[in-house]
Amino acid sequence: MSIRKSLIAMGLVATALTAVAAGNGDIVQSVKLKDGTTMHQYKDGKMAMEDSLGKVVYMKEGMSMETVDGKTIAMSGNEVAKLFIQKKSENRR
Ligand SMILES: [Cu+2]
Repeated sequence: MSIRKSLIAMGLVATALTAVAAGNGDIVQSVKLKDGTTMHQYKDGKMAMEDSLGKVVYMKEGMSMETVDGKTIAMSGNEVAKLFIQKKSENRR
């Protein structure tokens, strides 16, 4: 492997580690919804959402959401700030 190639490989590894350190581990599950958005649920049970373009979506607590497989989930919390900060740090590459 050339020096240049191994430097690129190291860079990729560092990027992957940064994404984990940014708090991605706080998300316990991500569920696709019928309207094309994705709901992320955090360890503490609270949720945040993003649309298909990765933009953070605001939703009032208690609103009901329908998953692609037809289940209904009630929105718990509205962690827009948390998801926004997390996405921002993921994009800083
Ligand atoms: Cu929601």
